[in-house]
This record gives sequence, structure tokens and C-alpha cells, in this order.
Amino acid sequence: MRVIVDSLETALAVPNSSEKSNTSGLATIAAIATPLGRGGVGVIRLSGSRAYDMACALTGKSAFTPRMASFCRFYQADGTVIDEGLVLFFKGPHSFTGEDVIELQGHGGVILQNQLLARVFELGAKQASAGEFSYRAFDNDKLDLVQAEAIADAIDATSAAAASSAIRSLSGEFSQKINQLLEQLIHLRLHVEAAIDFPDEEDVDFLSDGVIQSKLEQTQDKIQQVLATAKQGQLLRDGIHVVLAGRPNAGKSSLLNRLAGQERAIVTDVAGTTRDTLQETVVLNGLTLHLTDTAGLRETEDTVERIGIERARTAITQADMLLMVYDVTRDVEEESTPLQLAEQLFGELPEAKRLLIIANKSDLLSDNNNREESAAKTQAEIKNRGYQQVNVSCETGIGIDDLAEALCEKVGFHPPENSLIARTRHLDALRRTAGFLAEAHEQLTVFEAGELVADSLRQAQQSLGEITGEFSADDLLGKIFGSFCIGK
Ligand SMILES: Nc1nc2c(ncn2[C@@H]2O[C@H](COP(=O)(O)OP(=O)(O)OP(=O)(O)O)[C@@H](O)[C@H]2O)c(=O)[nH]1
Ligand SMILES: [Mg+2]
Repeated sequence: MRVIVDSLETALAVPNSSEKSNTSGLATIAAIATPLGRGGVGVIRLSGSRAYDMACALTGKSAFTPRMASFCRFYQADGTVIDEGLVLFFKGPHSFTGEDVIELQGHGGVILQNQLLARVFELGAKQASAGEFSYRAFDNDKLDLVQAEAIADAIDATSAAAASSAIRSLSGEFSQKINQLLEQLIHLRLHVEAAIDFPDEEDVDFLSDGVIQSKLEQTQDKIQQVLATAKQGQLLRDGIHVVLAGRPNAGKSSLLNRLAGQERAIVTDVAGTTRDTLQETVVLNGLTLHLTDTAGLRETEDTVERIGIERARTAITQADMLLMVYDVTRDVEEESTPLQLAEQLFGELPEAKRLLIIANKSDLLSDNNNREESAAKTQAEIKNRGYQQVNVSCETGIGIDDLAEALCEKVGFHPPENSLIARTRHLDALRRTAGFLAEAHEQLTVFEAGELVADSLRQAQQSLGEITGEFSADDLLGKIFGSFCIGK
């Protein structure tokens, strides 16, 4: 069996569809790596085979020691000084990109940095495009795709939890999980291929003896675990789009302000105060919410308000989560319920997982026992139908913590301590992998069709390999690296 497995190992070695190019023949690239503006230090980064010579020409020095900072002056071609600062030299392959890398640390002024960059271009460097440094690192096997994406995610993180998860992914924790799964899958494929190719060998596991089935089921369990981690990671990274909608004067803008912790939107007692949609990003219990406040929904002759309401309707259709805010003292009349109000406002009752009902102005209830009683009844009815209502007061802040909790619960956000950042792309690939494994399971247990099991497993391996970039179409790489910032 060992001999068979060894010979198959070579046969099953994953071909790399995006054959990595060797970057040694590429142009030397340069870009400003720090945000352009006023700052103590600004860094220009160069990568490529001519980076070292360019640093020598720029500074008049004849040599730099790798990983040692050298204080230098940076000169124009005519000998005038542009700036002074440090030169750091990282000799390839021991550098971020795997090529020779030079970092010029000058002063962080817009003019100085641009002059320095222009001089580097004059010496022959080419402007780096977005993500080109990371792409070269990927191409030279310094990083896999998950790690390269984690760099961009760490830079773009909107919460502390998202940033630390991205750094964990960058260190390779997520890639390791995927690679373990890949190994498990390759092992499984070996057994299946062996069972197909050598059916008469005495010591070969046959398709029907239960060993393959149990290995397959273990792999399926593992995929589900990784998928659960990745789902949390994707929520951490992307957050959710939440739209505040309801009748005029319900307190939508007051809620936005309460959640944002500042007077972001105009609040007045005039119905129809908010006209245009207004966006604000807040982090609540670690979950990033991209909030949109909208114009109150009602029939109106006012042209401006009508356009605002159209925009509100567009936002409503695009929302991951709708917070229907209503005024407990007014919006729901006798004999009607918040769910009926939702139906009226949105044309149909949104799915329970997309709707959270916010009963606002609950501070006005406490002095009226009848109203309190009917509010409790309403609450029970909503729950019976699988929906959820949170009572809040944007005036006093009562219930806002419950709202945060209910939202996290609704989207299933409960990241583990050591969460890992993930993208929709990763979730898609994991789901496809799980789908192919389910297919393989059916072929094995229902049809005992070895060839088809093998084919489904091959496809499962291929989709899983897309995550770290083992399999990746060039257009996908272009899309991923193109979204990075210049200088990364
Ligand atoms: N007592 C009380 N008043 C509130 C509460 N929330 C909002 N209000 C008041 O209700 C009025 C309307 O609030 P807004 O936040 O402007 O309501 P809106 O839903 O954004 O209204 P439009 O922009 O017109 O659609 C203001 O006078 C607020 O001060 C609350 O919880 N309790
Ligand atoms: Mg408003």
C-alpha cells in the first residue's frame, strides 16, 4: 500500500494553474509607502534587481550592509540635496517581496516625498501599482494569498478585533488550517485512487470497507469547523449593512446619533426632517455596523422628500439588516401590530432574520399602565411569529445595550477569542468544497461509484486550493491585488 501511495502522491501533486512567474526579470518598482501628508517620517519603498544601485546613485554611497540603517543625504542629479534620512537595505530573498528591497526614510512632507519619488523614477524605477509589492511577495512564495489579503485587511480594519484577527491570519494561522485540510483531502484522494486503480491488491482499502467513508466524514466535519471560524472572520472584516427605517418622527436619526455617540444627524420634532440617506460606521460589541439613516416613509407631495423616500427604499432593499424604528406612543394604533406596520412600510413582511423591530420612546410608556400592558402583549405576539422586538429610548439610552446584543445574536456574531479574518471569497470556496465533499459522500455511500467519488474529491481539493492561491485564475489575482493600496 505504501508503494502505491508513494507513486500516487506524485500523480496527485497539485498542478498550479496560475504558474507563478519569476519576478527577477521585472522592473524595479517604487512607491510612497506611508500616507502622504505631514508627518515625522515618510517612507519610500523600492523593490527589484536595480533597487540597490538606485540607492547608491541617490545617496552617493558605494555600499549598504543588509538590515543596517545608514544615515544618508538624498541628492538630485545636479548634486542639490532633496532631503536626508535613513536607507535600509533588505537583500533578496530575505525581504518582504523576495527581491532586493530598499526603504528610504525621509521626512514626511508631501513636497519632499514627491521630489524623492520623482528622483527615484529618474533613476529608472517604475511607479508600483496597487498591491504590486504584495503581489511580488506572493509570486516569490513569501506569502500565500490569505496572508497577502490579511495585510490589506489589517490596514483597512475598522475594529481592534478585526485588526488583531488580520494579524493572526497574516502570521499564517488561517493558511495553516487550510493546508491541514488540503493534506487531509490529498490523503483521502490517495486512498480512493488506490482503491480504484488497484482493486485486486490484497492490502488495499476498498471503497466499501468503511475506512474511506470515515475519513471523508472526518474531513467534512473539519470543513464545517473551518467554515464556522471563517464566517465569524468575514463578519469581523466586513461588518453588516444596517438600515434604519420607519415612519417620520419615529426616532431613526436619534437612534443613529445614540449608536454613533455623537450628533451626526439632525433631529427635530418636525416630521420629515431627514431627507437624504446618511451613513455612519460604528462598532458595537466588536461588530462593525455600516448604518444608514433614511427619510421617514410616508405619502408625500414634496418633491425633495419624495426623492429622499426613493433613496430610502433603495437602501432598504440592499440592507443586510433592517431596524424598523417605531414610536410606541403613535405609530402602532389600536388593533394593529408592529408586524402589520412593517408590512405596510416595506410592501411585504421582511424575513425574520433580516428584521429587528425597535420600539422607541419607551421612556414615555412608564407613566401609562395601559400602554405598558399592551406593549407586553405586542412583544409576545412578535415573538410567537419568530420576530424580535427591542424596547429602547433614544432619549435616555435605555435598551441600547439590548439592541446591540440582539443584533449580534441575529447575525450570529460571536467571534472566538482567537478569531481569524476571512473574506466572502474564502467562504464561497469553503462552501463549494463542502458541496463537493457532500457529493463524494453520496457517490460513495449510495452509488459506490469510485470514479465519481474521485472526481468530486479532485474538485473539492481545487476549490480549497483557491483560498491560499494554490489554484487561482489570473483575473482573480488581479482583482485581489488591485484592491490593495499603492505601496503595499
Ligand atoms: N421622549 C422621547 N423622544 C424621542 C425619542 N427618540 C426621539 N425622540 C424625539 O422624537 C422626535 C423625532 O426624532 P428624530 O430622530 O428626528 O426622528 P426621525 O425618525 O429621524 O424622523 P424623520 O427624519 O422626520 O423621519 C425628536 O423630537 C426627538 O427628540 C425617545 O426615545 N424618547
Ligand atoms: Mg430623521
